Amino acid sequence: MSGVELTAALRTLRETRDDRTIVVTTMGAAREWMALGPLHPLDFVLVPSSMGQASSLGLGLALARPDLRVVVVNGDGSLLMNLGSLVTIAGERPPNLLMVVVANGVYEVTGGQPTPGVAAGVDLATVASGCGWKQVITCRTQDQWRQSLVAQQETNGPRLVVLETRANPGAAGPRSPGKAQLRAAAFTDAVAGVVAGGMPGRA
Ligand SMILES: Cc1ncc(C[n+]2csc(CCOP(=O)(O)OP(=O)(O)O)c2C)c(N)n1
Repeated sequence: MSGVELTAALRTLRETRDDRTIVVTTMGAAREWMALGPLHPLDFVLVPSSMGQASSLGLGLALARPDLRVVVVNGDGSLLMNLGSLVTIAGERPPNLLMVVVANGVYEVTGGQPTPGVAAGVDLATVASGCGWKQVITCRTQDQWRQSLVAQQETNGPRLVVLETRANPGAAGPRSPGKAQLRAAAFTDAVAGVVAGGMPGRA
């Protein structure tokens, strides 16, 4: 079976993120992110969600706090639902935004139906490049993934990582870790509480 193991990839992200990094997760990635342990105050688990909006949420956060890094871990089906956000993000060019697309080829959390992208032969990396993204990489191994995270810390984005993962169609959907309204308020407070600083570690 080819592709990166999602849990291992997310564990690497947990190990490499710092206290000036916001991490937004959604869909299967949110489930696995929560399973890895307690959340960081700068984590926002977008569950329940309006499908597709994680990329737009990440853009807003990145623009509002250019001194913090923002990582969005999105689903491929979700990105397909909000493809226009690729154009908006490319237009705004937030240097502090990393969007990771969990490219498992399925709607995993609703039972593993193939995304329309699979049948259409869509390559999301090519789509993003065509929308004007300059930093686009496809990761098929843990090593490539780890290197892309290092690169994200050292170079300006926006950066899109298509993370090819093995689907887990039998897995349940993510459960909300609490009332969304309260979590959103706590997250907003946590972001506001991070002292303003310079651009994090940019070349
Ligand atoms: C407009 C709309 N259509 C369908 C759904 C049902 N739905 C919820 S999650 C989901 C699949 C998400 O797939 P993906 O983003 O690829 O993430 P994965 O489950 O693979 O992690 C679907 C189809 C929805 N929430 N909204």
